[in-house]
Amino acid sequence: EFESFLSTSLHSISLDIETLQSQIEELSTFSDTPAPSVTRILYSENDVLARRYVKNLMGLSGLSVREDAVGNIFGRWDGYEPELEAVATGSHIDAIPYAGKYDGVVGVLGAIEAINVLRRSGFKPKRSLEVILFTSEEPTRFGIGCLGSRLMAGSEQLANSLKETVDSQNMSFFDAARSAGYAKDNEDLSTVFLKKGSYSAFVELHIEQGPILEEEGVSIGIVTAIAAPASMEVEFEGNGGHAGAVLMPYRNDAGLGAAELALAVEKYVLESGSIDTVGTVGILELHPGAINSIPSKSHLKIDTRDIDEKRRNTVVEKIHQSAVTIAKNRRLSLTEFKIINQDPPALSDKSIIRAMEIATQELNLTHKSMISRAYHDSLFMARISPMGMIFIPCYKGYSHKPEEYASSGDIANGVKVLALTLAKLSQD
Ligand code: HGY
Ligand code: MN
Ligand code: MN
Ligand code: MN
Repeated sequence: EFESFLSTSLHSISLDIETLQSQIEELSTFSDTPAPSVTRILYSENDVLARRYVKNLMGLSGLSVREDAVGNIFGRWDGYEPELEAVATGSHIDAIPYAGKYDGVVGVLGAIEAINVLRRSGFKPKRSLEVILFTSEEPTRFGIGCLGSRLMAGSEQLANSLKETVDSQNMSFFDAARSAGYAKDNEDLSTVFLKKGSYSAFVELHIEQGPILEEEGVSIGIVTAIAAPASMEVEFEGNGGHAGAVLMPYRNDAGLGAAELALAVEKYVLESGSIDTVGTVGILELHPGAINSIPSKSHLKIDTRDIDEKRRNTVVEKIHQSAVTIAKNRRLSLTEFKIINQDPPALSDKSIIRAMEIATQELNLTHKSMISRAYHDSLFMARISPMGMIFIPCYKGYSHKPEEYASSGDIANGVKVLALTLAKLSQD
């Protein structure tokens, strides 16, 4: 079935890249910030409009659509052995402030077009194929990344903590979810949990968000592992006071405590012994935030990652110790040191890697194995299903900024590899 499909389809893979491009453009208009940036925050009006747009495309592709309690959306094409575990693919459409239009979107709209390609070629899947739009891969609104896929992977800890979680406007997670039409009945999110083995395979198509494929002129990245992300939230408090009247020896400046900790993060990742260790302080808020008032409070969010979990955990430990030492030395109180997430890396499944390699060879595309330094919903799907990721090049590796760009040729290559990989996996 698959070989015959391969031989026939290779000449006639009818991929409608123009329509896919126009869908990417259309989806990018559902944004809180002006083009070319895209800002699309979980459960916001634009997020709801974007979800409706994607559900409509799923329907037009003949997929039967269902949504779970937090808004993970599933579009299913029943195979001729529907009792077998399905093969799933998908990604996210939420976007951090002032992001680009391809991160996540290529793996959702591209997956729907991969289904269209298979349908047009007359392919009949044995295992059902399912396209998943994951709720909130970005940590923007409620501070935790991969909220939807973490719950699908069965995180009791997250299901419980969401009962007390509020956003920066003090709106609770459940009120926000209900405003978007989700979490209607009760606050029991265990209905989102999926059993291990629910899918026979999960594959995500995504832009590389790094410069390697473009620099080396390689068409397809086959991801072998996803780096281990961790994030922390820290708060210092001091007495504040008048910027003119309080002499230096009498100050305990919470802003300087935060600054010193940010430099400590940089120091620890640089001295980790590997270029693969990274650390970022992307959020640093000072209170009251007036030029002539000594910061009495500072609030930082720290993101650190590594492909080696032990090395990453050593950095987390050193950051914690530094926060305690800085507070002591500067007579500040460390009012909060919270580890938001400290996730292990994930390895891709060998048979899925094999299927991707066959697909790229059949399509005469160059490919290379690589790790993903960004995290993805695949990191959590790997906990309940064999996982694989397909990368396509993006302009100068730019991502999480409006200059993010992937060419229609590269997107088309990614969708074709995804279509052939899904076809192969659905026959297993
Ligand atoms: O931050 C990440 O790695 C992902 O792009 N949200
Ligand atoms: Mn992202
Ligand atoms: Mn992404
Ligand atoms: Mn805080």
